Amino acid sequence: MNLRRLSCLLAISVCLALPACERDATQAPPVAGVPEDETADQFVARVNDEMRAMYREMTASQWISSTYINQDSQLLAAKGNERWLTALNGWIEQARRFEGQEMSPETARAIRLLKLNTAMPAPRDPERLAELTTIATRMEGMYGAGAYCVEGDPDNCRQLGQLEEVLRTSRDYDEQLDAWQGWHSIAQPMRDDYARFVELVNEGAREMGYADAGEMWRSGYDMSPVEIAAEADRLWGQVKPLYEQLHCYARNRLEARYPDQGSVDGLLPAHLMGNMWQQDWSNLWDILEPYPNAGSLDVTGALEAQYQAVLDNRAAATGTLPTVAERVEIERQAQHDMAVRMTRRAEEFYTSLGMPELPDPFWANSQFTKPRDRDVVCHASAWPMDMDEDVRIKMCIEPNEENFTTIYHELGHIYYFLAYKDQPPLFQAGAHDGFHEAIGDVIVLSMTPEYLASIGLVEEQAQGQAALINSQMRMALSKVAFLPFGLMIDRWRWGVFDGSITPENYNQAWWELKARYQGVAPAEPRGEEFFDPGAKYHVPGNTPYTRYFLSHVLQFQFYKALCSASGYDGPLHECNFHGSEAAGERFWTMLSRGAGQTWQETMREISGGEQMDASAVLEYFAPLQSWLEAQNEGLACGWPGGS
Ligand code: X8Z
Ligand code: ZN
Repeated sequence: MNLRRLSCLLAISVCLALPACERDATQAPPVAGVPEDETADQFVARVNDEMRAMYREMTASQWISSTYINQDSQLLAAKGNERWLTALNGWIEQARRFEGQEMSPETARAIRLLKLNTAMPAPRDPERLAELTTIATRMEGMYGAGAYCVEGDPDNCRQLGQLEEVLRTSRDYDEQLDAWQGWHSIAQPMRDDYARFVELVNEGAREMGYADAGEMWRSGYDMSPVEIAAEADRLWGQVKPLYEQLHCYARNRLEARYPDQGSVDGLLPAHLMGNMWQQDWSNLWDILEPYPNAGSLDVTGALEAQYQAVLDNRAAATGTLPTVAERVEIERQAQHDMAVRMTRRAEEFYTSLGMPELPDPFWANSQFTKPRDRDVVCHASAWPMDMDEDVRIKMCIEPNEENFTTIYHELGHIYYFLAYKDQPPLFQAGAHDGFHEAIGDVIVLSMTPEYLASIGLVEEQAQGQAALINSQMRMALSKVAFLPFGLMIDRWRWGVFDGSITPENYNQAWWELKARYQGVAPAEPRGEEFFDPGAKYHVPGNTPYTRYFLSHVLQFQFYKALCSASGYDGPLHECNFHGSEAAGERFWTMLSRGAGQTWQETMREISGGEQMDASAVLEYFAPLQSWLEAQNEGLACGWPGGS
């Protein structure tokens, strides 16, 4: 079972290619406390048992430290992680005895997966291992508790959620700049920790036989590390022309909205994209909506109205005029009710496909809203706590569209956990990590205007070209805008791990990659006194990111396959397979395989092919792409430094 980062999800990467580290089996010494005549099959069975036995203690300490950030919970989380990584290093060491021996393919696969079980390879040296888990816990805590305070006024602070709200709703240039810069200031103190963290995980990775931690991350894809990097480039090449058109359109509109300030030398200003990391541009709908009179897609407005009704009902039920304290409590309960209602709605999509209802522990143990009395890591995540039915999400749900679709995303992880829970622990993971990220998003693609109307979140939609382009744009602002971001984060980390990016140029390299892939730039220079990568959760949280890029390609492939399974054969972008048990069965079969076979085999079962391929993305967005090309005609698209 992979405990690499419970805080995003639990997933093992898969590697079938022999890693560069294979050692001569005859060199492996006998290991103390391990039966010398143990066969490889017996070894794998024992590791699975021992993992299962240790697992619950580990997840408990991680859950507490993410939902109750303080020194004590961090100490326990660091210790829990230390125990786990020590055990993992022990199992990996013991596995060396079997290198070069005959064994069943299944056993060989389990042993390969063991080495890839964590994204945080730890040094064997106990002191340095403990140092690593302490730093990792501290960085995640700093992110979760991060707050931007008015200078000289420590009681006047805003956390990520409030700063994101500014980017989402304000169109004031300076207000947005302040919120963006404010959030990025929380990462400055992480810089030294991060540099040390890199040294330590590299040491761990080298001891396992990898060149560095980045090579280890790239070894989890049933192909060589070199091949998966080339695959990602190939997929990016397929979708890049579409992104360039969207970029061109957005820049043109921004330049009109903010005269003289809407671009920075042809690049998009980082603080004006409606999102802290420019990974999703949906919040710029007011600026980018193609046809304002072609029917409303204001899901956030509908959710806010529903919340208001829940709140009014709760307030009315008290009968008397509430005190201030009672009012705060009523609001808290209404937020919780609304969050549960949104989650029930997402669950309904999955059950309509024939999947089971979410188990009771999910409802009892999940964190749906931000607690008032303590710091938590609000970044959404899904947790398999006990390899059984104690599955949870951890979110700080607000009634808006972004959170609504994130719930569908998280439930994708949850249903994956439930579907593969009867696999041995070493196979309890996605076919590869991009598969895990894609599941819920396949459902999100099915959230067509027709579906949204059926659940009362938008009005019955007008038909026709304008409505089609609006609905395509809505999806593109989240799915297409994301693609280069999905790629650049690990381009930066791979460079950091392999030493081509050093602490002296962390920030410079970050902004070079942002410019090259996303065509985004900061409005004002960001020197090395900043550590802007640390302002994105997955960097201090050490969650690999290529998975999301791959997911944004895979989800269109899976969507297409499930649409076919449901019997649909119209234009891809109109397909909504809600209610199709045939699609559900195909989906569930894929999920239940876990990591027990190569992802190529699983891909063949669901789609008939064995390759990742972005042609379904292009098919889906074909109407929008033509429309964008027409809109952008005569404009000089592209940006300096783009490649
Ligand atoms: O981190 C997530 C999920 C949890 S696995 C909320 N996502 C990435 C992000 O927020 O940066 C989903 C899309 C990309
Ligand atoms: Zn996810």
